[in-house]
Amino acid sequence: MSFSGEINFDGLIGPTHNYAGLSKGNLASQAHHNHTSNPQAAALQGLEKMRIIMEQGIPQGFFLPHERPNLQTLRKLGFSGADEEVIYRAGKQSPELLKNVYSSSSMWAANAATFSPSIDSYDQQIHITPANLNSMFHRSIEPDFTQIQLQIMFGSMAQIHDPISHISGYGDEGAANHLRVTARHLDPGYQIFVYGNSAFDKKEGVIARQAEEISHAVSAQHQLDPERTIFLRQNNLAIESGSFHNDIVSLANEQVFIFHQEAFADRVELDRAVSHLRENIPNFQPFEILSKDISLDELVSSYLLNSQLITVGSNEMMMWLPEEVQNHSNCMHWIETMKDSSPIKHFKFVDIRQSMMNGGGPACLRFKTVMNDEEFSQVNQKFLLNPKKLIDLKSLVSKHYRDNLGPEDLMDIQLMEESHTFLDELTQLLDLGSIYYFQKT
Ligand code: SUG
Repeated sequence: MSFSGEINFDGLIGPTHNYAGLSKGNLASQAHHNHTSNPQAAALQGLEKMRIIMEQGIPQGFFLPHERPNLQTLRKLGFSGADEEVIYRAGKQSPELLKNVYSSSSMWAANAATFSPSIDSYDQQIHITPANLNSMFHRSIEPDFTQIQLQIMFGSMAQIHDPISHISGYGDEGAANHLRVTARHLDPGYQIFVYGNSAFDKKEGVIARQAEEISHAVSAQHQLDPERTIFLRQNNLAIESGSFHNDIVSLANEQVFIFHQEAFADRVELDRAVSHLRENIPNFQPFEILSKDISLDELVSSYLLNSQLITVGSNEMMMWLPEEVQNHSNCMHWIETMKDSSPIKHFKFVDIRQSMMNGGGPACLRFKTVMNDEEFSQVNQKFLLNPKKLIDLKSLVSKHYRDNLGPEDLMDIQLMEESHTFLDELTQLLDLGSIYYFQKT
């Protein structure tokens, strides 16, 4: 397949991947709290998913894992001394804090940033805003290093903005709450920003991570045409049912837009948006999943729509779903009906169980970008995968990663050392120099 404009950057899963139960409202994270993880299997599963997409002819890139434990955060919180002492003291005083700074949550690259292609912006430049991820502490420590990586990846060919500062605690969750619909990737598109609530209207018990005001700020910063920008509110019921990000209940690729009947709060707004898209996008194809066919609860527990939908040929699409979907007969029935009624002709399953157990499906693991040939030629090749690099990354993971990690292991100083050794060898492999804090001190 010739280059269609789509490139995905997946988060390389880090050596400290664990189940710390950190995300309230994320049912899988809560259900697997304190389970033993397998970081090695997790990273290999993630790399395998990257291979699968690459083999479809779509260029595949990656983000490096963030430095964990995040000692800088602990030092800012007053823990001092040698690295070992900092870990020991933090773990003694607050095991919960230690879990937060050990999380490998940067693997879910859909939350890294919001991306707008140059074709959609007034200044004809690519715009990227790293997400502030302010709703959850373990994620709020990601934006700094994400921004650094984006700068090394894209250099001056893209406008890399600062994260939008949070308003009364509310955050920005990046591409997980953002959709783009267009006839073809490189045609002008319509961008849909999906928010949980106004930052000034907190609802007791509802963890609406994305603030309306922040979605508006990102769209303005990206110089988008208001005529081609749509804002939709998530249904509180969907959030309460475990759709903490909108990408669990809706999905878009080129002219296809799939959503659950109960995904959005306001039916009138949704209908207006759909007819606007129908009038303006050639061959626009919306698909609504009705609650009577697949309930919100089943959609969330299957992760059917947290799949990676890619274009593989002229007007043909392929959907990569988490293999857990196969346990849900209603979802399997929906797949059969889609084969007849939509451009999605191929449905494939991928094993990313380690990520799924923390609430991250195929769509969460990737940051989708769209760029033209000239822009693509300027992407830093060091962040792009090829068959040789894939083998090297797999063997580095197999060499350094543990195959089991329980909650008590976070106090093991050896884990920090292993993590540093891996990250150091990774930067050598990719010829990136010293980019981590521990390499500079
Ligand atoms: O932010 N899980 C992530 C999952 C992110 C999924 N991303 C998208 N839907 N795009 C989150 O809730 C769990 C970490 C833990 O509990 O150890 C976690 O952070």
